[in-house]
Amino acid sequence: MKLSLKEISEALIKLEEEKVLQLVKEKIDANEDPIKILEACRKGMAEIGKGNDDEIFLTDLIMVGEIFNETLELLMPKLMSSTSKSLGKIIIGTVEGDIHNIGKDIAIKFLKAEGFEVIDLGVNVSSQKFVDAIKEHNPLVVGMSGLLTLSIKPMKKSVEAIIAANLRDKIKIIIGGERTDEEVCKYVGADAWVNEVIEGIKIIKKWTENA
Ligand code: B12
Repeated sequence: MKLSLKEISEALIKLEEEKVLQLVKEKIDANEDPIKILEACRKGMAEIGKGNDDEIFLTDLIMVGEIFNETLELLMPKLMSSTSKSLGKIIIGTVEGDIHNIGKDIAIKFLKAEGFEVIDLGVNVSSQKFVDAIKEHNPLVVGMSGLLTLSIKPMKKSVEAIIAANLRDKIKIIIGGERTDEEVCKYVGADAWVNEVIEGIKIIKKWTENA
């Protein structure tokens, strides 16, 4: 039976976990291009990202993130051997003193779905760890996540450490999380801020297209 990729996006939009995983497995077994399968999943995620109701939007994002993570696990072996080019490297971490990871992990899933190579530094990431990771991976973009008011200072400290290590000119910095806004962005010394992942993806894509 020939199944269309559209069915995967539609099942993802409806958050039908079992169906999505079953369809992805069938497509992999049928030797469908893994990039096309990923694109079908990404389309489903983007649809959910357009939601307006705050309550449903958050729950759906978390749920779709989990389903997407499972599809990524299935697709990763195929994607690794595919010849497609990565859009670039991005380092992401939740800043020192903060252990909230749900938003960061959703951002990572969306970035991977777009074709970025993401290096996840985890949570409670020190400024030195950001600096070391930039030296090691040479990314285009560094993303810092933080949900606490107390996370603003560590964000600033991390940017200052990046400046002190003479790495600031090589990268763009985006901060994310509910506590971020224009004022925080200026105080921290970042290039952009978001408290919604789809907007973040747009900004990062613009940066990397011009890199
Ligand atoms: C779940 C939760 C927890 C969980 C975290 C579980 C986990 N594994 O992450 C637990 C229970 C552990 C927790 C602990 C604490 N929490 Co808490 N927590 C929350 C809660 C309810 C939801 C956060 C969340 O996951 N939101 C959903 C995600 C999807 O949203 P998001 O993170 O904003 O991410 C989106 C965007 O911002 C963006 N994004 C995020 N990061 C990035 C990064 C990049 C690069 C990009 C592009 C985009 C991006 O993409 C996401 C999708 O759109 C919030 C309430 C709230 N209103 O935020 C409180 C909240 C953040 N917590 C709060 C507090 C106080 C705490 C504690 C200090 C409580 C305590 N006394 O122990 C501890 C802190 C521990 C620590 N050191 O970090 C406060 C913070 C208040 C403040 N102004 O500082 C809040 C606001 C609750 C409140 N109203 O009091 N918490």
